[in-house]
Amino acid sequence: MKATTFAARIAATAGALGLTLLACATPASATSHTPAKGASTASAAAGDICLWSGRDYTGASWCWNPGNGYVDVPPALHDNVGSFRAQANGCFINWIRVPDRKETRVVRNGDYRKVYDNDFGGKIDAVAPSC
Ligand SMILES: [Ca+2]
Repeated sequence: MKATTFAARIAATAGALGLTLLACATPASATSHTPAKGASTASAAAGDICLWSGRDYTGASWCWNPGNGYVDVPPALHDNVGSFRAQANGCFINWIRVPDRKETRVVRNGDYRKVYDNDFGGKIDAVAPSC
């Protein structure tokens, strides 16, 4: 009688362990496909900061989201931002000497510039969540 109870307990414990392992394995595989960092999108979505190579929101465009973290701007926009529109807070970065000397501009949700190439837009190297 006692032996049967003990065996039943072991079986129950093994079953619980199996379920625990299965539960752990599922989230691990779900996180394996992470979204592309700094993925370019044609249209601005709420929560993005979008940059254009031309003035008045024309030319090559690229949108950044705070969730992307620090991202170097694409080659078409490197030192070449003609205009931007921000629907998120962030920071524009111009590297003077990586990694310790940089020039920054704080960007606030709602900021925009129709003409930015004659200002910091001509220097932008990267965008980050904060300066
Ligand atoms: Ca630069």
